[in-house]
Amino acid sequence: MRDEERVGATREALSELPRQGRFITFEGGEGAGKSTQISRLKDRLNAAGISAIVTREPGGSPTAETIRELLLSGKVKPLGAEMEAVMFAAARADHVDEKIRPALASGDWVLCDRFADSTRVYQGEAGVDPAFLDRLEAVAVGGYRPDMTVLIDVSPDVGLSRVAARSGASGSSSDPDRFETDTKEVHMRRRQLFLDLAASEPSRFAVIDGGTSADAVANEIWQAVRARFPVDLGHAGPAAPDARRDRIGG
Ligand code: T5A
Repeated sequence: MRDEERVGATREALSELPRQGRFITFEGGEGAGKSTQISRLKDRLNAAGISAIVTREPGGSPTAETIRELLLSGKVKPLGAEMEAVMFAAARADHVDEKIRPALASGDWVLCDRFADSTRVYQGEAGVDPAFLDRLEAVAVGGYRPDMTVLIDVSPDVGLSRVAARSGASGSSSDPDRFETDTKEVHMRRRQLFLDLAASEPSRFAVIDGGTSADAVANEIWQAVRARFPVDLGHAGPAAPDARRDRIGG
């Protein structure tokens, strides 16, 4: 057995450990509203009596946050997309080991801003061989898959204008990160790749139109989560909007 297969096998075994909580990832292009919606979902879960943690990729653990700085600064861009994929995978492996798996084992739900689908889309779009990405994923996280993935779909025009408005409003002079500066065509291809992934795994993905108001998007996501986890959330299916609002306070 090769080293990578041995490590992958170990991680595969770890992925069989019991999960008490649910693992929900959020995906989408820049400025889709993932952070905004993760925060809202956490509030709704807490109101329903469920403990949830929020985390993100790249990052989420001290070592992975260090790798994040390198990746988003563009300092490692000269290494090429394949080696960037390796670094995203290394950060993910640490993040799963140090934060995600322990949280799920203790019963917390984990709401994660981006996960392995982002590598498939961003590094895949940049030309990295899908078979190589499969092997990397096996080494990094074994069979560790989200229970549900919320894809917030917005046009690149909308997403990037939100990111620009946010920078302007905060008065920050922060430059766009390494991936925000790509051309509109690249952003459009990523959007299509996310939609293709969702179509290939409809039981895991919920595709949500992110072009409406933050309140409307939050309601759509809550309905999708309730439909996906009816037992955890104590009902047999999605409730009518008015009844839902009464029970969960908005
Ligand atoms: N990456 C990541 C890879 O290439 N490979 C990988 O494997 C991984 C994991 C991460 C970058 O790394 C790449 C992808 C990324 O380019 P990041 O800084 O974490 O970088 O970037 P994003 O995940 O894209 O985060 P953003 O903050 O840019 O986008 P969000 O979280 O989707 O958007 P959010 O919620 O911060 O909202 C943006 C703005 O829009 C407003 C918000 O108030 C905010 O100002 N907004 C809305 N406005 C109107 N209507 C709505 N419905 C709104 N929702 C939010």
